[in-house]
Amino acid sequence: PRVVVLAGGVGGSKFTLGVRESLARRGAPEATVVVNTGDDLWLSGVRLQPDVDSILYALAGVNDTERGWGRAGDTERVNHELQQWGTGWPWFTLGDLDLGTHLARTGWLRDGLTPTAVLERLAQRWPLGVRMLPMTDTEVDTHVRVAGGDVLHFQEWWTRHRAQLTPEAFLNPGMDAARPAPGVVEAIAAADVVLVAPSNPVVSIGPILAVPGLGDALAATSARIVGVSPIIGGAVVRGMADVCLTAIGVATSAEAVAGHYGSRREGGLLDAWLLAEEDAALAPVVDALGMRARVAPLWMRDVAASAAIVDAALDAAAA
Ligand code: GDP
Ligand code: FO1
Ligand code: CA
Repeated sequence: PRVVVLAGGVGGSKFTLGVRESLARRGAPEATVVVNTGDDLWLSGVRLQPDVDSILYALAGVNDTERGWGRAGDTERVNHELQQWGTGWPWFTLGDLDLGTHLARTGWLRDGLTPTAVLERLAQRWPLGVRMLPMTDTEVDTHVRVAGGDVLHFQEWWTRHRAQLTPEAFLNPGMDAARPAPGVVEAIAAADVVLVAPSNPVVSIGPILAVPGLGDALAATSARIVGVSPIIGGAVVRGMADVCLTAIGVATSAEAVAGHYGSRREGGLLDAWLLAEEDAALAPVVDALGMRARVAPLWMRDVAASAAIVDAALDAAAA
């Protein structure tokens, strides 16, 4: 099947490895992953795309699996020097190898390449097995308005404050004028299945769905749209997605996130929703939302486990 994946960083990359594995076993590896660029930022003169890089590095097998971001075995010599100069953020580490990526990217952007073209170049270095597209070529960095009214870049709120400042709103300045990156609408239109990765529904999947025209493409596609729950047993697996969900008035439960995405039949996103075994009791409630509920083990322990989740999602799409 032709598969399109909507994905954020850590959850998105583990899931994308599963997509590649599952499709390779079917002998027809044709997947496009549309990646969130809301996490992007300018820092010390270079452009960072954390979710893009997480997936790029994971597909290439050069990611730091322990930390969840950056390159495996990276060093911090340049970062130390940047701190001495007083540039950058003292609480945000730019690894030496990672900086190589940011310098390459920024150079090509300054040469006039679009982010899509830059990513195409970056992706040529390794046999990724999956086509990567940014959700948009427009800069739409996520900002967070916190209690008291201050507005912070998402990375400052997430990394410096560990999401401890109560968020009142997530904003993407520039989004009104943004368009899906070239190839995104076409990939969605030509897809047999669209998979919504178990990524942060608010700050990873949220910005993707907010790109003007992208939601229309999803509404119009003949592909089945299947989501995978990032919530297992009423808790996030990792990270601080619960804080984001609370801020937009959505409970941290697999059922509430399904309801947030909504049933396609009723103008929402999903044809089917994969629940964890721990949440099997929620299946009838999810069915009642107007989408097909399926239960599967949802712990992405390793690539085989992720591929089994993708198999279950593709089964749900085919049924
Ligand atoms: P980020 O951009 O690095 O924050 O990563 P994503 O947005 O792609 O994914 C973060 C989400 O992945 C979190 O909300 C986690 O609950 C979810 N997640 C991480 N590991 C797993 C897993 O093994 N299984 C499932 N179902 N969700 C996971
Ligand atoms: N996360 C941290 O918690 N601390 C860091 O110093 C840090 C640096 C960093 C550098 C490049 C990059 O691509 C990601 C980085 N991250 C860091 C992760 C990132 O802030 C967030 O976890 C994601 O954007 C959320 O998806
Ligand atoms: Ca992210």
